[in-house]
Amino acid sequence: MRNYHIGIVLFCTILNLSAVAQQLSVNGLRTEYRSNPMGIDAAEPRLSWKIISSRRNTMQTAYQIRVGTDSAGLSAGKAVVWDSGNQKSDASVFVRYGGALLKSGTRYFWQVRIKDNHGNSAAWSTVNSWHTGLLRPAEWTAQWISTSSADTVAGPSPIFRKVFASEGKVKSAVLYITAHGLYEAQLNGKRIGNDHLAPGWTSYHKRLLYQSYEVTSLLKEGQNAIGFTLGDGWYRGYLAFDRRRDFYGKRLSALVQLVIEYTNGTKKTVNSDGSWKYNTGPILRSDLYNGEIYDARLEKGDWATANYNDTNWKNATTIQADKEVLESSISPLATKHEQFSVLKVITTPKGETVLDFGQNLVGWVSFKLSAKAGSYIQLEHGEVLDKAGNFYDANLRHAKQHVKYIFKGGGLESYEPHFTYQGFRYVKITGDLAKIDPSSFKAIAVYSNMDPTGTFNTSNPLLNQLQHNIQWGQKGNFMDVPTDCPQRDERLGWTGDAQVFFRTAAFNMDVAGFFTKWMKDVASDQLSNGSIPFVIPNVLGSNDAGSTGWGDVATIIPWNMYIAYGDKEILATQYPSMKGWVDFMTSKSKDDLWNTGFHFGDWLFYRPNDDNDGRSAITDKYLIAQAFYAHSTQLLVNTARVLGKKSEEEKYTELLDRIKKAFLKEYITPNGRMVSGSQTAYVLALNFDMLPENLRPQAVDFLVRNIESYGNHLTTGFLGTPYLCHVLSRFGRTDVAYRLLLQETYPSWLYPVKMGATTIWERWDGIKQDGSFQTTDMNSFNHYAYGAIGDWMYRVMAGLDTDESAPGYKKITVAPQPGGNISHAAAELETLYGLAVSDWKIENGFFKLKVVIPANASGQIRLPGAANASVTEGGIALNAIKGFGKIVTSGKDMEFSVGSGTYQFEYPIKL
Ligand code: RAM
Repeated sequence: MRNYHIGIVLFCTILNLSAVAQQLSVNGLRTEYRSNPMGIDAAEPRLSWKIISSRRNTMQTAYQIRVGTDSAGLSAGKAVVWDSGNQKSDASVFVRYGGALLKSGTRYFWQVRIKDNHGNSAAWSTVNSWHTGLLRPAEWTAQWISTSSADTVAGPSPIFRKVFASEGKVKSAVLYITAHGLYEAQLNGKRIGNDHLAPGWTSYHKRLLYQSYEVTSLLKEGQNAIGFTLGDGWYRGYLAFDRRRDFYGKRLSALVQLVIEYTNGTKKTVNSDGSWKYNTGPILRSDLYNGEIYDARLEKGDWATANYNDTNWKNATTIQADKEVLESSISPLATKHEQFSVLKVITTPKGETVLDFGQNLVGWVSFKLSAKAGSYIQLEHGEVLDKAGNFYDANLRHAKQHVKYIFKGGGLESYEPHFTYQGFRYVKITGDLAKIDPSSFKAIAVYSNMDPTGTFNTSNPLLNQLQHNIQWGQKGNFMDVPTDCPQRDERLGWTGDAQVFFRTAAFNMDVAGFFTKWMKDVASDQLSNGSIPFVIPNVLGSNDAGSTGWGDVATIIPWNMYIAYGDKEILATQYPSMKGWVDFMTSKSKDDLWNTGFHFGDWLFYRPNDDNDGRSAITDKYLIAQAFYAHSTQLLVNTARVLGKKSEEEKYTELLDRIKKAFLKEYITPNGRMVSGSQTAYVLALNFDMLPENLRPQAVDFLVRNIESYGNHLTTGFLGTPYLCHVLSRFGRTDVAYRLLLQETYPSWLYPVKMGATTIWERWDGIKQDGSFQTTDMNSFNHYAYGAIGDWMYRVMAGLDTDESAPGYKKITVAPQPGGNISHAAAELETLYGLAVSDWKIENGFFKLKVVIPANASGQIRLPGAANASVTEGGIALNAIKGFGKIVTSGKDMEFSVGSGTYQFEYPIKL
């Protein structure tokens, strides 16, 4: 009885405590966007946290951060290297570390506590950490090692090993590693980390990233062995479309430094040097485009363990290579994600055996099979079947995407490729296997390890499939750099594609680190005259640069990073690059008109045979150039304002004014018609505010008439498409935007969906209505550019957005625009402040909207068609609830501000 009583008391106490704890707490700690990052090189890392509160209208009023080098000590308030003290501030993202200079190779622990506007104090958060990399090139004591000079041509992947002793109790062991080529490392036979295609892709001679891995748990007392395998990768494998290889060099090499710290304060460093041994192993060939040949008979057993006998191995050669270009990795590398089983095994009309995984994905196939020694299986990867149902890979151009495995025999063999990846849904099997058991194969999706942040959902299954396709286009093409396509002999960081898709990408996943890294690459490959190469890293050449809509990546992505994450630092970092691009356009202009140079124009726009009736979809390339020239200048002006660069803000504002005047003079008649009557021409002019106010309504009419003249079809290409629906909504024609979105016939977003697409296609008609294909020269079935409509679906249809004056969702706008007979749309986004939701449905004549605003953020709500409606929240009349801002009507809608919390609005709908 007594025990029972104590139990109840305890239970109640715990309940009570957790009730208090729930009232206000802090979680989701991040350093430079990441949780517990290893090897960062920021001098003053920026710290962010999320606030959890059970009360509405919660704002942080003060914070205190403490940082120490000992986790346990820190929680006890000891070993503190920096204490921010109590700071009266609502800043909960990007708060800079303000302590003493950080040391290299050191783990810093931190925690935060806060106070809120309701008088609550949160307890200290759990401890998070960051670890600093090798901050100075001189700290790299390791030497670059390679095979002997005779082995510099494409051939078997070399493997390297080194045995070393570790004695004493290890406090921490960190491996710093990078390569010319790709590497996979092991310690005592165990793979280090989950990353693939490391060290990623940068312009290697300018910036080479190294990774830092915590390997303490893999070390053991006594003898240890470390080893790694090298592959050609981007460094010296095939790259781009001219069957070129060895782009960055001919010789594979690696730089490895293992630093072990013992609890007694001593340190031991194991460096790559001439004492390492090397050999070749089972990987006979491995190439990003062409696949892999693996002969299991050549496996070297436990080659990365201490007891392995390496007497026949050769000594590594040390080589001279630059260490000044080393920088710490700041973006997530590629890792394995979803797995797919075989949906069905197809015998095609030609008699081929083909596995269908049901999803066009990027990664590779793993299998577990047995066969006799020397027999083989070959996997050929393709995205689609042809009209007759046969395996099709002609659109891969020269990229083979073949994986060949030669069995060693004697039991079940497990395999997956190493330094290659494939874009595929279908896999044709050839070789010696008599029978195929589908359960032996799995397709594994591989992409940059970005956290999913957004979901979008509607009552319309076709739109849900479109969203699915957009997400898979993103997954497949975010492979360390944003690639245009993941399958043919291209897979390049096309700048135009990346800029059109950025906002959509930032809804679907946390792309902050990914783009911070890639924008540095943009700046480092920018030409000295300010021009931006078509692809980054630039593997095409310095003449392949300067196209409008592509070069504007330099301004568009940094600005939109600022909008999506509230990150001012990216603006400061990229500012010289942004300015360089605008100045380049100015240098190529005459009388403020930029009408020179090569441009891709409105790439892959709809090309109907309609020149004879004068409403062609072609848009003058220089008109486009002038519009983007203005847009980039506008973004530069905005950036100068945010960064407090007054005189530059003024200078570029004046330039912008002149650019717009030149545009009007050259491309618009006094009555407001444009020299190109295409949708893209009107869309760009309206979106970038190129027209004076009085000419805008008429331009919108021209645009709508054009759309209607094509039977409610879009005709836009890469540059017009992202803004098309936004322009229509901005000027009150969301109804037309819905007609376009829901259009199921070609050209439209849903046409590929109706044709069974599971990703976004490069062209509106990659597969034509009669089932035949577009040209083999350029027909990717996994290309994210047209997926840029996702941004409109999140921001307008579901209505979830950030207020640009308080970017990064500090102030959230919720302004859904229902239409198109859709009865439900919902967007959820994990912002830096926490989860934000806009979820509406129309049910029994009522409009029901669920809104979630995270703590320390606020919201501005616009209820569509609610101007004169009696609105309730949680069943209570709106005006009886405290905490909302002034309720105003705006046209047919009702608007007011809210604080953080979860809300359920409801009112009879009259749309
Ligand atoms: C092709 C691709 C790519 C595009 C360039 C201009 O390589 O379609 O996406 O950006 O052309």
